[in-house]
Amino acid sequence: MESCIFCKIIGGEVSSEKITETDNFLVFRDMNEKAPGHSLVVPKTHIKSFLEMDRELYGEFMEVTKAATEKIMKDYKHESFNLIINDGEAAGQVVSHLHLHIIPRNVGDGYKICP
Ligand code: DGP
Repeated sequence: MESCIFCKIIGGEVSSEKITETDNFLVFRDMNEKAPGHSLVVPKTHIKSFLEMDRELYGEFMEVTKAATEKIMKDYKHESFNLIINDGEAAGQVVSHLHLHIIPRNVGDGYKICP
């Protein structure tokens, strides 16, 4: 989709800091990171919701999320992490292209995860 910022990142029109990628997913750092290494796992095909993803991609989605999380935890040396999908406006989704947040966490960081 032409106006989608994540499609532009996937297409190379907008730069991002890549963590890793597979045939169907790109993982890059969030520009408004909650902690160093906060990243987004994004399907290369434009879909808005987790519920629109082809079931053949679920395995690859979890594999790339695990690989990226392991790399972030090793490189940035955090204690813990949250994996979050904000799916839909009421859930806080701002960019209408499915993405899973990998958010590093540390005791006392004060970051409040909803709800
Ligand atoms: P959400 O509220 O779940 O839709 O979060 C969207 C996230 O996307 C937000 O944390 C900021 C991030 N983001 C938005 N635009 C860009 C961009 O152009 N580059 C990068 N790296 N991240 C972006």
